[in-house]
Amino acid sequence: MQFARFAVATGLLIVSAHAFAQPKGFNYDEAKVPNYTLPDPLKFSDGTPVKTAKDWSNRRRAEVLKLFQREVYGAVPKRFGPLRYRVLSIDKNALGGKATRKQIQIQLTEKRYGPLVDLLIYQPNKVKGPVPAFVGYNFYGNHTVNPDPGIKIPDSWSRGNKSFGVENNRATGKGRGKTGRWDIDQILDRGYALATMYYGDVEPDHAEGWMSSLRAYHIPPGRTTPAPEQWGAIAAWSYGLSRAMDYLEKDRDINHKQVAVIGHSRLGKTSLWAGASDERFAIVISNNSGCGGAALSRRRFGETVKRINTVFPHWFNENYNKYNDQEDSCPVDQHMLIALMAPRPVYVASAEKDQWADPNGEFTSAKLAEPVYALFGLKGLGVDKQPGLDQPVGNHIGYHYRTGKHDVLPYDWTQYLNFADRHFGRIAKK
Ligand code: GTR
Repeated sequence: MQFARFAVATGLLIVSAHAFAQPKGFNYDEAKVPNYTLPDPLKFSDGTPVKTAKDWSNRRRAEVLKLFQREVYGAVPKRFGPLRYRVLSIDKNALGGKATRKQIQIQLTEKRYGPLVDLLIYQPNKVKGPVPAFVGYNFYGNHTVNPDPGIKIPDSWSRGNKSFGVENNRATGKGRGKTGRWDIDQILDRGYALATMYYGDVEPDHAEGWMSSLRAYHIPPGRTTPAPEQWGAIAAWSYGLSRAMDYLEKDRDINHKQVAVIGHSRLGKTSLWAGASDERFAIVISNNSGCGGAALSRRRFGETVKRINTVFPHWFNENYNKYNDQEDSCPVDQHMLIALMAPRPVYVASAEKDQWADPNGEFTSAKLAEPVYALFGLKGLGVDKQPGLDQPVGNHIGYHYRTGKHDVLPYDWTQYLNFADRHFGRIAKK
């Protein structure tokens, strides 16, 4: 598929240099996006066409998934041993009686003492379950998502944030409720549960983090580091989301057929890879995921493959380094990742002041996943051009381009809830 840089025009990428702070020395100019040719999701590896939904589901999907496993993220393994978890606490009168708060400790391997991840769940009291749910990681610890004093403070590695009272690499009570990214009131009012975990419980987010994560248990004989095609941190975090899903399947208050996986930024890359790897997630949501997430790498707009592999060498597998400055030789691009969600609904969101994540590249990826949805008779975005600011679009593929910065705002949650309502049959579909 030949794709000229002007093929999907935005009409909106008039970006003033002072509107946002972005790393220097990278391209933020649409006119400098090179021409590129994308791999075609609708061609088998032998070059023959993928013609039907069956062709996709029975053969092509597996080919594409394997390519992403081998060349980009590493495979998310099937679970190690049976699910083991411990109920740490249940409070039926949380958030002033509005919610039931559960805290569940999930064992990630067969080993009892770690690694462990704490899943925090709020479910609405005003509706009878089982309720639909959102599941996703937070960046700074479960206790940062709400001032609720009952939330356990993580004792794992902390990524540190002075204003959150993080000292000596340990989270403290000062971080309670400090992140506004989780619009828990709105989620509960709309009849959904929220299940969230701290990603640092699963793997510390730095180059040596794998040594204290479950990745350390899977080093092949004769090696001291993960093998080139083996999982990076994003795949390890994705594994954690699948274990949360294992638990949600057992929780009678949750409708496990209606669980949307959501993530922001690096954790949006993670929600995408979790959604691609585990088809139990009924909706997949990427908030400002950018490079290595929803954005097309070949556009080289904002963050590049080389930059991400250099600054975050642990996120992807070792093989992905082959594509530093060599995006065109990668057998996949990120539109094929979006396509891996089909026929499940997927939502991609961008923000105006987040040009680093290449909003137009995120939109274009979503757009180019449409032919796969069409095989299933499903409508994708329903528009050809990137919509203007704050104009959500889409059917089975949702998209919006929000005013403001790289973040998750109540506006984003409203769109995700509307999208979930439509696809979970809670209101008439568009
Ligand atoms: C940036 C990185 C992005 C994005 C972001 C985040 O530094 O370049 O890819 O993931 O971090 O996760 O906040």
